[in-house]
Amino acid sequence: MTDLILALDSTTRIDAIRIAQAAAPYIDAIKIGYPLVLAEGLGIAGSLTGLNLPLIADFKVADIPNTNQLIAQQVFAAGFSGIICHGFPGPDSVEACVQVAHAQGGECYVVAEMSHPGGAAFFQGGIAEKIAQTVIDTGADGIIAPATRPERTRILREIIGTKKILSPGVGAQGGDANAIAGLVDGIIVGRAIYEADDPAAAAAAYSDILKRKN
Ligand code: OMP
Repeated sequence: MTDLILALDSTTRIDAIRIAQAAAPYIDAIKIGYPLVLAEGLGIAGSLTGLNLPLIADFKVADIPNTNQLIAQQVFAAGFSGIICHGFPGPDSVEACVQVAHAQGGECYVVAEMSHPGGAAFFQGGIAEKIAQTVIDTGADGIIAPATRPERTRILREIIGTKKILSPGVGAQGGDANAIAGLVDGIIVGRAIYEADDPAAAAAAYSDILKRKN
């Protein structure tokens, strides 16, 4: 099964709630991050919990272990069920997020390689592979890997085995859901849904693609 995860990067509460409610029947989780939380506050999570969908906090946490722990505690206290952190600060920093997530019954995902063109500049050449190995070593739940480069995501799959891959870059960044669906556990779609004239129809169309692939 490949999940459809809505990246809810709208910057007003009213739009975020309208879009999340419209898309809810077709999606499996909602990811929110700096754009919405900086605009409307961390409490926006509490406004979305009524949809009964997993809520992933995308703060790409990248600090020393103690600060990561403090950030993760705030995230889970706000009602999130998952957190995304960066892997490059090292295994102890990742471990801090993993420990808080698991203590709360939640999940921790680690960015292994980013989906934008510049994501190839520093993550490639062995770094993404090392971060993927860190996911194994720390007991994290999975990685974020690019839908825009399925060939790279395939290499990272070999390292992480059955741990989860959530894959952004479908739609607005040019990634093709059909090309990546069979390889990953979830596709992350933002603008192609939340900027669509009909977000429900856009979400339904992605959901149909995933059903055909599953
Ligand atoms: P769209 O490009 O609008 O579909 O949004 C993609 C979402 O995934 C945004 O919230 C990005 O911040 C996020 N994302 C990436 O696009 N690329 C990455 O490498 C990692 C992420 C992420 O961690 O979610």
